[in-house]
Amino acid sequence: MVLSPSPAPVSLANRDAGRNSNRNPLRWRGLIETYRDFLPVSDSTPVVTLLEGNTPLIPAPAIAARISRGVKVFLKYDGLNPTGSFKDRGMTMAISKAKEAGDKAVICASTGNTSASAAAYARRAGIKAFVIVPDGYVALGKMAQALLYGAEVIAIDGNFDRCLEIVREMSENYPVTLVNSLNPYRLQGQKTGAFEIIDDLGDAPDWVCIPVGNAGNICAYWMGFCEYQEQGNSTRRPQMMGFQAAGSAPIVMGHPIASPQTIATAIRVGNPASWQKAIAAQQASGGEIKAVTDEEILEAYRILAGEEGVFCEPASAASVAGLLQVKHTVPEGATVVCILTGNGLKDPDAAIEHSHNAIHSGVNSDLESVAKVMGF
Ligand code: AN7
Repeated sequence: MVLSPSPAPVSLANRDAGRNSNRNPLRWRGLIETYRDFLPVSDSTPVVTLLEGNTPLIPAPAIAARISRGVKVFLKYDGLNPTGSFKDRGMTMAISKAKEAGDKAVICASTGNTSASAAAYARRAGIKAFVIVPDGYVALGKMAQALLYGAEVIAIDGNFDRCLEIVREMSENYPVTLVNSLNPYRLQGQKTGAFEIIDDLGDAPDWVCIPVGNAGNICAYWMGFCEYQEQGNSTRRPQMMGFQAAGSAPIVMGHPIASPQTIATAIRVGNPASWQKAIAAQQASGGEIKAVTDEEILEAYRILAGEEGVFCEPASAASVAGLLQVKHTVPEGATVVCILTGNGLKDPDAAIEHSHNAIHSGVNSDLESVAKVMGF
């Protein structure tokens, strides 16, 4: 009889060695480590990371089918970042640099996502976070995050534009560092979204559709596409297609909007900080900045969840709403990437209010009643 050799006993020491060794060289180490050569960091920068970035580029066949003519559509699902939005890309940079500089407190104005992200990264760095938000216009999930991460949340009777004025002045007069996208490190981090798209597709897409609020992200993506091409990582640059909500579309209208309105509270901005820079990116790329109505946004929001299985927040759906609005102008066979900037769970109220689906409530608690509702 041949006995199979019993496995050698594994000592605890060996097991621990295995755990500590980096057995998976593909393990994601966050965007600063991954794209370090493209970012203004040095060996002495303390990297504050929640392993953000590396978000999926998901094919969107149902949206592509609405356009047809061989057009391919992908969703850059940045709602899968650690705090549920693209802001984490910028915040890992802004907070790492703030920590490097020895800053003790950061401040931001926010429609919600920046505050959640700033709060998380600041607390991880041991820095105090102050966030100024428009009272009553921040989605539930974002407020929940800022509070639990331990930020000082200050809700003011004014819109985002007023919040931004206050934090700008505050950071000029008090020892607090501004981490809105006026902080140049924010856009440096956010540009890595473009790198990831090129790394995934093998080259730049033809079009990038992106929601526009304070207009930082469209500039960051454009910078990323330009830099990656200059370094020989892509052969071309995409057309940047920016979309504002119709009730909050100062760039499209050509003047600031005093009382911006939209269901997409994340992009409820009347006087974007990066206005001119966004126009420059749009023009240099041969793209457009257009407005989408709340109805178009909500329709795209429902298509994304109901047909693609991808849950984003309303502001993010503006990118897909815009693509569908101008679908007849997409070149045949083009590759289009829509940036889904925030997770749908950020705004559960919007989902419940605007779903065309309803709960079968008040059903008796017996098998027969449940089966009847199920159509059996
Ligand atoms: C989901 O959180 O400005 O054009 O304070 O949360 O770079 O402003 C959020 C913006 C798009 C617009 N999608 O980006 C804030 C904030 C989502 C967002 C935008 C935001 P920008």
